[in-house]
Amino acid sequence: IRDSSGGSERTYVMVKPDGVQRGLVGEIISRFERKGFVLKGLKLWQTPEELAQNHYFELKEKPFYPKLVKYIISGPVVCMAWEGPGVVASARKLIGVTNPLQAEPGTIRGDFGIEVGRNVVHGSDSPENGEREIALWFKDSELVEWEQCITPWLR
Ligand code: FUP
Repeated sequence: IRDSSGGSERTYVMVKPDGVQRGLVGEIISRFERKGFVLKGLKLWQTPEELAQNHYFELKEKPFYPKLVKYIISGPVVCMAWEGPGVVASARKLIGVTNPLQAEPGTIRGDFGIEVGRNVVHGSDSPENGEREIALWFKDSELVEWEQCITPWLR
């Protein structure tokens, strides 16, 4: 089931292999939870090469592309779909700019990284890419519709 919340935005966030192996998964999930966004999908797995290539297809001609794909498939990643108003831009703010050395303290990359090629986390750069990437990384059956399963005692 795709988004049924009528207008609310979704983004794809991923803890990259370095973030997983450094034990930063909980810390990163926590930042999005505390901000108030809603988790719609979550899984840990090792990425097939073709999916990593597809995810980064816009960067195919860049000199760092082969290394980037190799890095993404080098170990398990944690895939997340987050939903909420303005979640795409807000997630990018929480994550920080691409180069961790330039990322502000208080952002995930600013707090936890020093290398552009090991920048801990990914976040979609537009609502269109949010939808494209969620469709790429998740099956419909892996995404939760909270409206249909929330229990009365949580309201
Ligand atoms: P971002 O949207 O911040 O993830 O950045 P880009 O889409 O521009 O780049 C995707 C990934 O490519 C980055 F997360 C890290 C990697 N990259 C490099 O390894 N070297 C570069 O010079 C630029 C990006």
